[in-house]
Amino acid sequence: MTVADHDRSGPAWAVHLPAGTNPDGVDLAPAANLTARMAEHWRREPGRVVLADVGGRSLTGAELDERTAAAAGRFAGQGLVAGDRVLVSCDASVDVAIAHLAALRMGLVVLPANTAYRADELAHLVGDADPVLAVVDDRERAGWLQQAKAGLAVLGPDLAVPDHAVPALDATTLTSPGLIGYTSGTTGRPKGAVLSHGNLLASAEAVRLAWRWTAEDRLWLCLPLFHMHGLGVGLHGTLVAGASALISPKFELDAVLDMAEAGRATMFFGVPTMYTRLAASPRVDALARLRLLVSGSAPLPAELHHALERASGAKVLERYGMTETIMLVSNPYDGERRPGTVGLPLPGVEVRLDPSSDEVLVKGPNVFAGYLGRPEANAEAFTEDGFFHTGDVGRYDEAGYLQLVARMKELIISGGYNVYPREVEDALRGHPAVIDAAVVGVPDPEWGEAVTAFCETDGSVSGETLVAFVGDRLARYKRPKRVHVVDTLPRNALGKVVKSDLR
Ligand code: MLC
Ligand code: AMP
Repeated sequence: MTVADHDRSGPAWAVHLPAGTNPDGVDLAPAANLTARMAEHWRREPGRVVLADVGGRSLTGAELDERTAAAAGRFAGQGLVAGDRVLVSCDASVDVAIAHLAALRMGLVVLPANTAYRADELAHLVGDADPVLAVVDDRERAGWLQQAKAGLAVLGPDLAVPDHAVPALDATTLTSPGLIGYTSGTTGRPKGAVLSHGNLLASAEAVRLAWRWTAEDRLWLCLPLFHMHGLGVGLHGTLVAGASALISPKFELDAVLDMAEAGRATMFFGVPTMYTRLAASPRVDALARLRLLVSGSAPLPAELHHALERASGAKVLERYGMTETIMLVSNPYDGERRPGTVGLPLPGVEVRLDPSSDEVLVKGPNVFAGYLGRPEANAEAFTEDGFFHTGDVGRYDEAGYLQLVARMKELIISGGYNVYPREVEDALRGHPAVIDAAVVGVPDPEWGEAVTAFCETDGSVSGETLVAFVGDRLARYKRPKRVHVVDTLPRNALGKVVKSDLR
C-alpha cells in the first residue's frame, strides 16, 4: 500500500484538514513570501500579543511589525542588501526572533548555527556559505567567527547599531532563499540545505491546518531557534497562524509544568528527551491542560507515549520532519494518534517508499531544491522524478500510518540533536595516542541514543582524557557519553570496522 497522498481526495488530506474544508480550496502559498503572510496578521490585529518571553516582555503585532522594520533598517545601515547571508547563533530570545524576521523581511538569507558549535564547526559554515554579517550572543563564538573570516561584521542580538532608512520589506518571491540549514544529509561534512520562502511557508501552512493552530493559541517555545523544530515549526508556525509564542531560552522541567498548571500556554513542542523528563515528574498530569503536545526530531518510544497518557491523559502527537524538508508526516489532530508511528503525509507532501530499500522518498512544496554549491550531492539526493532521499527507512502499518524503522544514513540522534559518527571519529583520531576510532549510537533511556566511542590506542591515554579532548573540539553534546579503549576494533575481511558488532 502507498499513502502517496498528493492527491487531494486521498485519505491523508482528509485526515489532516478540519471537517468541512474543501481540499481544492487549500492554498499552501497564500502570500508572496513567508513574512508577507505574517505581516497580514500584524496589520489585521495590531493589538494582539504575538511574542513574549519568560522575563515578562511582550510585543503586539504592530510592535513586531515596527521592530522588525527598524531592525531591517539597521542591517541595511551595515551595508546589507537582499540576497546577502547572515549567520545567526544565539540562544532563543525575543531579540533574536526580531533579528531573524527582519533579515527575512528584507530578503537576507539566514544561516542558523547551534550555540554549542566550537571554532571548527563555525569555520566550516563560514567557509561554506560566506556570510557577510553574524548575529552572535557570545564573545568567544564571535572571536571564532572573526578568525574564520577576517573583518566579518558581528552584532549582538539587540543589533546595537544606528538606525537607518528601512529597505523594501516583504518583497521577495516564493522561490527566493530564506534559510540555509546545515545538516550532513546522508554522509560527509555538513551541507547547507537552501530553503526558499515557499518551502518555509508551505510547511508552516500545512501544520497550521493540520494542528488546528489558531490566533487563540499560545506556544511554550523552549526549543532552540537554530534548528527546524524551534524555528521552522515553532516560530514560523506561530506567526503564520497569527498566534503567539512564549519564548524561553532553555527547557526547564518545572517551568513547563508551572506554565501548564497555570494555563499560560495552549501548546508545547518538544523532543523525546524532554518528554522522558516530563513523564518522570509527579506533576506530569498538568500537561493535560494543554490543547496540543507535539513530539518530533527523534523517535518517541511507544512506551513513553503510553506512560504519558496513563499519567496525564494527554496523547502526544508525533510528527516527522527534516532540515531539508521541514515537516513531512504527522499523526492527525482529530483522528487516531498511533504510538510508534509518525502518521500520514501532511497536506501537499507526497511520500513513497523505494521499492528495493524501503527508503522514504518525499516530494512537495516544502522540500528544498538542493544543497548550497554541491552539484554531486544534489544529483544523488533526488530521484529522476524529483523525490528527495530522506535516508530514513519506513513501512506502513495496518492502518496506513508511516513507521520509521531504521536509518540508512550514519546518524546518531541524541536528545534531538544530530551527531555524525564520522565527525567524532575524526576528532578522536586527532589525538596522538589514538590509532583508530569507531563511534556508534547506543540505545539510551535519557538521550534516545548515546554517542559511544571505541578507540584503539597506544595504551597511553584514558577514555576520560579522550572525552575531554573531543569536548574541546566539537559541540559538547557530540562528546561521547562513553569511550571504550579496546585492543582491536572488530573488522571484516576488507578491514572495515563492523559497527553492528560494537552496538
Ligand atoms: C545537552 N547535552 C546533551 C544534549 N543536550 N548531550 C547529548 N545530547 C543532547 N541533546 C549535554 C550538555 O553538553 C551538557 O553536558 C549537559 O548535557 C547539560 O547541558 P544542558 O544544556 O543543561 O542540557 P539540557 O538543557 O538538559 O538539554 C537537553 C535538551 C536539549 C533535550 C533540552 O538537548 C535540547 O534542547 N534538545 C533539542 C534539540 C532540537 O531542537 N532538535 C531539533 C532539530 S530539528 P556537559 O557534560 O557539558 O555538562 C530536526 C527536524 C525535526 O531534527 O524533525 O524536528
Ligand atoms: P535533521 O537533520 O536534524 O533535520 O534530522 C532529521 C532526521 O530526524 C530525520 O531524517 C529522521 O531520521 C529524524 N526524525 C525526525 N522526526 C522523527 C520522528 N518523529 N521519529 C523518528 N525520527 C525522526
